[in-house]
Amino acid sequence: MDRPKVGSQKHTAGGIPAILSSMKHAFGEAGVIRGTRELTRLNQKTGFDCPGCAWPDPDGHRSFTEFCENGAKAIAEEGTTLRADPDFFKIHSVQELSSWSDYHIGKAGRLTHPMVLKPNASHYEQISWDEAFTLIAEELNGLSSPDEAIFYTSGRTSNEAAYAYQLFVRLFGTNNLPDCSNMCHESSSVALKDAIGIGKGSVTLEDFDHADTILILGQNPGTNHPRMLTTLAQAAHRGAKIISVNPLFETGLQNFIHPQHFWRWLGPAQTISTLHMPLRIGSDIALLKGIMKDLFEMEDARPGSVLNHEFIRTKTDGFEAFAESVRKADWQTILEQTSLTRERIRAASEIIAQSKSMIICWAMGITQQTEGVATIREIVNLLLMGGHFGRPGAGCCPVRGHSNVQGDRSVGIWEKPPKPLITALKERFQFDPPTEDGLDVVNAIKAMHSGRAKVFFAMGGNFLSATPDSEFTAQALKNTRLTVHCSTKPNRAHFVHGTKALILPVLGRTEVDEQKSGEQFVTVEDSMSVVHMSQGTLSPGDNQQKLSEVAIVCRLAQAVFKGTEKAAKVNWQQMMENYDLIRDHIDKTIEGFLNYNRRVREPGGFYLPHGVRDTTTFNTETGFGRFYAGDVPVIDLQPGQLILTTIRSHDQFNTTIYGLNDRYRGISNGRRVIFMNESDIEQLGFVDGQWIDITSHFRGETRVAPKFMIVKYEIPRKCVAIYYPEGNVLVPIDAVVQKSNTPVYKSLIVTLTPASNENHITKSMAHS
Ligand SMILES: Nc1nc2c(c(=O)[nH]1)N[C@H]1C(S)=C(S)[C@@H](COP(=O)(O)OP(=O)(O)OC[C@H]3O[C@@H](n4cnc5c(=O)[nH]c(N)nc54)[C@H](O)[C@@H]3O)O[C@H]1N2
Ligand SMILES: Nc1nc2c(c(=O)[nH]1)N[C@H]1C(S)=C(S)[C@@H](COP(=O)(O)OP(=O)(O)OC[C@H]3O[C@@H](n4cnc5c(=O)[nH]c(N)nc54)[C@H](O)[C@@H]3O)O[C@H]1N2
Ligand SMILES: [Mo]
Repeated sequence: MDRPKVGSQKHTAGGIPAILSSMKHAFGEAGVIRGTRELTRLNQKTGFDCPGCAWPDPDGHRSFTEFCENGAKAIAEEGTTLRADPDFFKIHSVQELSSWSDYHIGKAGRLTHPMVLKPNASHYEQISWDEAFTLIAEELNGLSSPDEAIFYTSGRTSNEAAYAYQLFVRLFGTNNLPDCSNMCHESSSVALKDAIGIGKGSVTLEDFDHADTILILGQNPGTNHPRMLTTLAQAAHRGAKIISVNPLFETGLQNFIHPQHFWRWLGPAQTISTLHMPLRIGSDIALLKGIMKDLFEMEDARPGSVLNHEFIRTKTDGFEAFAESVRKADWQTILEQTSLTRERIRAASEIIAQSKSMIICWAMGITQQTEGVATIREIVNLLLMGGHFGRPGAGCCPVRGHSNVQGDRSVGIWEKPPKPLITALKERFQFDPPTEDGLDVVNAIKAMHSGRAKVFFAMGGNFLSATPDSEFTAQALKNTRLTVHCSTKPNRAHFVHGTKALILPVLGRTEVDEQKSGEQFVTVEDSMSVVHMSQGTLSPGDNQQKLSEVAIVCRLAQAVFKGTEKAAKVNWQQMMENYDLIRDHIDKTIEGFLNYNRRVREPGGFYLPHGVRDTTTFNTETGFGRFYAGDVPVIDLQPGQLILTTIRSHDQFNTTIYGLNDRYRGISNGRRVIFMNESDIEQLGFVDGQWIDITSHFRGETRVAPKFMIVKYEIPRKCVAIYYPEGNVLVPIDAVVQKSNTPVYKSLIVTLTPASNENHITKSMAHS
């Protein structure tokens, strides 16, 4: 393995390096002409929605090219001229491919033809679409119960494909619809539904123009939502106070130069964070409690100056119990757990106490912690105290990941079927949809592992590398009779398979989708509940057999229901020929989509309704915004133990590894690094640059990830960080966030030992 190179962390995001990097990716992979043309069509009011992230586009004016460096990489990855065609699979056996790194696999290019792996075969071979659908139909119809099948969705799937897919799955007879949300913002959905009555953020992009204070917890926007930096820089420029809460002081949270404002390239960078809170991993509740203790103290000193009494009295409940829980939290625990100084916490409290309109943003650093759901309840507590809901410039902002993960949920991809959806489907399509909850990601893995589930079907994603406990999940997939992946590119999940396996090549969002009634567009929903059009412009290329996701679902449904009374329930053929018909069904069965076909054709699309944002209405169990009374969790480390979090590098999209560099953090040429505090390195008897093995500890079980190079880094004591998905092998299948069942990817107890040479990297985890 090559030795990763270590430079220094950058302090400014964007600027000329970001431009150069976008150009390199766009021109290198996609070819010069395709590259420039696609970049200029990104996130415009016509053209396609960037598959990079779910940050919204400005409602009004858009700059000529509303793209960012990592959006450019996502386009280049999909627009690549390289091909993983039938010849590629003839040359490389499944065994060989499973030993390639994720980076290497991704560089194979776009899938072009449906491929099958027959029982005991060594290579995937070409199969016709008809034969592929027949094969899946036979396996599905041969199950003793529809609940023996699992239908996964990743978050790039359009509303149209997602709606057709959930309709097919429910008509087939199961709610086994796990999705990437289960691993992502499920904690936000659960906590917000309980607290404010809707599992979505309550702000619009415009609110950022009015906020005087913005808190950003557990998010690295410079890398994962680069267009958010423009919004933050504008807010900071106008004088808004920005507080970053993160064990790492990520580059994008420090300073920013807009890569598209040519006149600013050489000028000074905009400072983003007013205050940085480098707390220990998993201690966000302790910090929030500390801030709220301060606020109560300030309120006592100057009554009426901090709390919004009118709001608390008329709009909320549970205040007394909550206030008691804050009083109960003691400073010693708070300071020990966070490792922050009392002065630093007070500095944050003072900013927040003066705020008249505050937005709190968060992402995976919160949702994937052991206490993720409880942490989000504390975030809402802080907002409720000051009445930061239902007024301009204030509210909660869970920043979503995949570009349509929120939309997929809105149109029915959910293992817990909402009652109104079930009733509406029943009425419109005249069948009895299943009402029992289905399996989420973690439970689906367990069901396959134990043999209870026998067929696995994935609409996108990389179920092997994204999920926890890589070895356990690999075994789960191997125990099935059939694995099917609808994918744009090969990934590791294709090579750890059931008795039989299929790979079905799909059109990407950048590509023209031509059906019988003409070129189709699809629709997506961003992080702020704006639903809008997306239409591919690139030619899918010659001599290829890719199908749209909608076409795959419709043809599969036809094959599965053929000759049964279910065949007549839905007109799959017409839906496939004209996506307007799918949108008509959505219009009639999903709340908020009235006149969908008309409204979504308006420039910029439309906002879905949101009780809290629109009318300060809390549709909770009690009809009020709900305060929550919880304790400060204590993470008790034994000598030698550390707490580990997994993070994304600047050169990846989830399990797709664009390159081996993490420019902002100063790492190049490798990913098997562990970021560590200098004093811990010394105290544990290691040296900077040494190779170590990592062991995770959970309820007496251990798991090992071998060979990581120590990198001395600015990170709080007792905290370490490694990259996702290299770290997934360490995440126990039973380590889940309470209530959301999200795998705990962000707070694992680990110990380190010098790397032993016997350790080898097994196939299901050979990432870099
Ligand atoms: N280029 C690019 N864009 C992406 C993605 C990508 O992989 N690449 N992925 C997309 C997806 S699906 C998602 S969900 C989002 C993810 O976006 P992020 O949530 O920004 O992604 P992570 O790298 O997981 O970053 C989590 C942040 O949380 C911090 N953190 C870790 N532990 C803790 C903790 O205990 N407390 C606090 N306060 N902070 C902590 C880490 O230091 C890191 O800065 O991005 C989306 N956009
Ligand atoms: N340790 C650790 N694990 C994590 C996380 C973490 O922070 N730490 N984050 C979690 C999070 S937030 C998420 S969202 C999940 C992500 O989990 P997934 O969504 O399952 O994973 P991705 O890597 O985004 O999926 C990439 C694959 O999707 C396919 N693909 C790309 N575009 C399309 C398309 O348009 N259509 C179709 N059909 N296929 C397409 C390609 O074949 C590609 O290989 O991972 C989770 N896992
Ligand atoms: Mo995500």
